[in-house]
Amino acid sequence: MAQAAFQPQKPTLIDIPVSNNGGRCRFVLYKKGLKDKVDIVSPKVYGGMKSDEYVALNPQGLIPMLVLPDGKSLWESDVIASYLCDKYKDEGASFELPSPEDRANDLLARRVHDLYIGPIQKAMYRDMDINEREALIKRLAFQLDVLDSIIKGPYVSGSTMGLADATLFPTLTFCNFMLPQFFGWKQAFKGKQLQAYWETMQADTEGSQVIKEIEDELENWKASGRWEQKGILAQVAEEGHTWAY
Ligand SMILES: N[C@@H](CCC(=O)N[C@@H](CS)C(=O)NCC(=O)O)C(=O)O
Repeated sequence: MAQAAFQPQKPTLIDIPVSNNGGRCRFVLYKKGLKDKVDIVSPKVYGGMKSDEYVALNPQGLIPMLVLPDGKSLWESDVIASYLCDKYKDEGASFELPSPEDRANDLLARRVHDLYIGPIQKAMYRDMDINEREALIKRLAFQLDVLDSIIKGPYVSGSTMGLADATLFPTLTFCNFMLPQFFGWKQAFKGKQLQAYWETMQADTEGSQVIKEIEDELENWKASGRWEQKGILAQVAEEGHTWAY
């Protein structure tokens, strides 16, 4: 008998704990206290994120995705996080910023993350030719400096938490775990504002929850020998290349 398609009764976030883009949406859910209203399940319910059923709902075949009980789906973590803020406006943290300038700064940080950092984060942990990896790690170092110049402190746009705050720290969790450990950086965040923002999010209850979800899975990646198996450690050990900034 064919298995029935997954049909959620509640809005459901399709995600896995290691996902940094998913972490942005989970943070919004936790901050808004939406545990009883929005479920979180693995893409396994669809047979994985590359299955026909999944791709019919998100043509990119990526997580996160939000599926609504009427069968509609939303994808792109920024779209999902914005929708959750709009839909559950009056619950928990609002992520609303007080001025047009703050809102523009918040959007700028999200754009930098999604356009310039999201597409190159794979240099830290995926299969890749040594020259491409070296170029992307250099570009990542540059983009972290760009973020440092955008962050006002203690949050991205000043004293109020916006969606950029939900966006950046899950990806910084990857950087903090991988750049010093596998690429020889003295510290992941040399920019003062970036480091201060990272510390702010580590001290946040829901922030530390999301960081732990991601780090626990990254520890599993490490224990399974991911960086050795992908030849990353061997590439970094080769003479004549620059990895640390
Ligand atoms: N811009 C997308 C990026 C989504 C994305 O790349 N998701 C990763 C996990 S964080 C993924 O699904 N990777 C699986 C793959 O590349 O096949 C978003 O913000 O939602």
